[in-house]
Amino acid sequence: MKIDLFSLRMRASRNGRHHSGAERIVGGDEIEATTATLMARAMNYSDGDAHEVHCSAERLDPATVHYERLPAVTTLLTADWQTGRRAASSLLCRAGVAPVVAAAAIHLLASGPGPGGTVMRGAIIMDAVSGNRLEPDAGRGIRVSRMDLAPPQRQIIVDKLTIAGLKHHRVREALVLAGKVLSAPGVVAELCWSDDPTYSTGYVSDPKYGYQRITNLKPSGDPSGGRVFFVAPAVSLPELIDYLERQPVLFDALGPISPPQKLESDNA
Ligand code: WAQ
Ligand code: MG
Repeated sequence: MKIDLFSLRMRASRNGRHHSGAERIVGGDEIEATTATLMARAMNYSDGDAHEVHCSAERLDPATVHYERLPAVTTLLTADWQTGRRAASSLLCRAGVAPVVAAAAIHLLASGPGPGGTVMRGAIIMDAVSGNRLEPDAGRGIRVSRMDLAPPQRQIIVDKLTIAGLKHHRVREALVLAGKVLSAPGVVAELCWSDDPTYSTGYVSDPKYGYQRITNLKPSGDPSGGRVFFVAPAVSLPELIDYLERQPVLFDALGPISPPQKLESDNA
C-alpha cells in the first residue's frame, strides 16, 4: 500500500528572534494531530511561549525519499565540561578533523558563531582541514530539514529508544538530524551542543563511530550552543546544501545502542 508522505515543519519566534523549530515527515492522516503537537510544543517551551508560529505541510514525491539506518549510539559520562570538551576534541580528530580546526570549532560555538557573538539559527559548515567556514549566511547557517523516523517503524524505534533511556524528543530529534548529516556526501564529522542553558549534553558524530553523546559540553546555565558540520575539502557545497535542506530522508531501523561509559578525568 502506498501512503502519501508530507513534510511538516514548525518555526517559532519570540520578540523577533528564533525560538524553536521541528521537522517531521508523516502520513497524510497524521497531519492534523502532529501539527497540534508541534504547536503545543512552541507554546509550552521552557524559555517561554512563542509569539509567532509557522507550521507548513508539503507533500513529498515518494520516489525522492531516501531510506537510512540510524547511527550507533554511545554515551560518555564526563565529570565536567572541560573534560567533555577535551573528549569532543579527540573524537573529532579521530574522525579526520585537523586538531587546530577541532579546537577552533569548539571555541567558536562557545563564543557565539552568529553576527555579534549570537547563536545561529542553523549550522556552520567547516572545512575539516583548513577550518574555513563555508556556509553562505553566518546568521542563518544551514538548516537541516525533511527527515524523520519512517512512519511504519516509528513506534517500534521510539519504544526501543525509551527502553535504552533515550525517551526525550530532544534526543530522538538530534539522533535523526545527526543521521541525516552523516548520510550526506563529504561529511567527516559533526559537533553539537544545545543553546538551551539547562541542557549541557552534546555530541560528536562521525560515519564510523556514529552518534557519540558527551554528557558535559558546557557549564550549566551557559546559553551558548550550535552545530558544526565538518566536511572534506573536495566537497561540492551546492550538492551538500541541497541534500541537507531539501532531500527527504526517513530512518527505518535503529543502530546498536551501548550503555553509558564513564570517562575518567585526565591524569587519573
Ligand atoms: N539544522 C541545522 N542546525 C540546527 C537545526 C537544524 N534543523 N536546529 C538547530 N540547529 C542548530 C542551531 O544553531 C541551534 O542553536 C543549535 O543547533 C542547537 O539546537 O542528549 O537540543 O535544538 O543526545 O537546542 C544534543 C544532545 C541536543 C541530545 C541538541 O539542539 C542528547 C539540541 P538545539
Ligand atoms: Mg535550541
